[in-house]
Amino acid sequence: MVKLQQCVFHPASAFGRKSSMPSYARILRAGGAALVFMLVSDTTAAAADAVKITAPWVRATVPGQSVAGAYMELTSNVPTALVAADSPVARKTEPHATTFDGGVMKMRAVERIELPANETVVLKPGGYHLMLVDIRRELKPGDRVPLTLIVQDRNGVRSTLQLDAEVRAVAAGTLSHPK
Ligand SMILES: [Cu+2]
Repeated sequence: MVKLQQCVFHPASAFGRKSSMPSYARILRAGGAALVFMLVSDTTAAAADAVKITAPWVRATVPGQSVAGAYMELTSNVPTALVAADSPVARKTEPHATTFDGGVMKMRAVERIELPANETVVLKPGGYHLMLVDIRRELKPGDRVPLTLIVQDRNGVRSTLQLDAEVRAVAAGTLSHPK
């Protein structure tokens, strides 16, 4: 493929057969673009396949509430980290950690949530979670919330995982009693 691309952009090719060159170059470029896309998808698929996501859900909101937590279980068969997330229902979606300071629950944004190989990492109320910030509409029980997760392997290769999380109503009180 590299050879083909060199052919397309090589000055000698352009001088050789001027009249037939444009369409020939287009075909080669199209072929080149397709191969590049294939390689990118293969890499993405391989890394994304390493991560399994189960039991995703999002806490229901009440009118006026601007944030909600998204929870799930993640298991990767290679060392990976959850580094970013996105959802169309919120302005931004951040990986968060929960800490307890003198009995007061505090959340903070974290750059990454490590996913050690073959270990199930549970995002749950009172622990790590994804925070949907500035929610654009009320999230009612039974709604589906699309989520995009970006994971990064040890080589820095990022891949994208798409999922749908069901909205569930859970009493806020459970937040202060982490298991
Ligand atoms: Cu949070």
